[in-house]
Amino acid sequence: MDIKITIVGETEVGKTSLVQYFVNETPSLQNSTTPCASFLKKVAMVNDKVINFQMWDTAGQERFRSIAPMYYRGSDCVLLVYDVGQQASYEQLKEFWVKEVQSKCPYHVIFALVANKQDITEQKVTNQEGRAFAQANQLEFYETSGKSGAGVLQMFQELAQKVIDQKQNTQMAKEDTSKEVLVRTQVTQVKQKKDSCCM
Ligand SMILES: Nc1nc2c(ncn2[C@@H]2O[C@H](COP(=O)(O)OP(=O)(O)OP(=O)(O)O)[C@@H](O)[C@H]2O)c(=O)[nH]1
Ligand SMILES: [Mg+2]
Repeated sequence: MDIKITIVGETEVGKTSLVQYFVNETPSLQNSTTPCASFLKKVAMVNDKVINFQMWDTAGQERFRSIAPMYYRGSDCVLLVYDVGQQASYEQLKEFWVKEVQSKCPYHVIFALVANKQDITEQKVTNQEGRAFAQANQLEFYETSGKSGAGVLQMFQELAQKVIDQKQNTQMAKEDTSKEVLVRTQVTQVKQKKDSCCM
């Protein structure tokens, strides 16, 4: 199964380092900003299912904002990342990114608020604050560090499972709808036969 994940958030919050950690399973802290976006792939097992992770790591610099929808529109899951040491990166998610992605993605997309750089000692945004905001806005919430790797692999695994569940539910709903249509068609056909019968 393919799972498409897009990572958004302000510049320097650690998006690239986070996704690189997931792909390489070892710290790969970045020292250059991402221009436009980069595409990464990983095949991994999620609860005995083979999953092809397809990930767009977008550019956080403001000049690239207008192209971000090209990446998150077809996604199954969007990660909204902030740096717990940078209040402004959290405010930007609250004021801009959350509304932006929620208004432009279909209802079944899974959104996750990611409180990154948990390794730093001077946390400006508390995890309680992030979690409360996430709960109030139908977002999953994760605490991660691309530096130590804390929470990273578990987050991608959990999100993949949520996407799998969501896809199965959507598939079941589709099957139910087509069964209902089939039954309704049969009922109509029977009724039409009866109507056309002279008895
Ligand atoms: N302490 C700490 N530093 C981190 C962590 N993740 C990334 N960094 C550092 O933060 C800076 C920005 O990291 P990137 O991964 O390039 O950030 P980005 O969000 O991809 O930035 P853009 O590509 O400009 O949008 C780099 O100096 C990283 O070394 C982390 O978890 N902890
Ligand atoms: Mg980057």
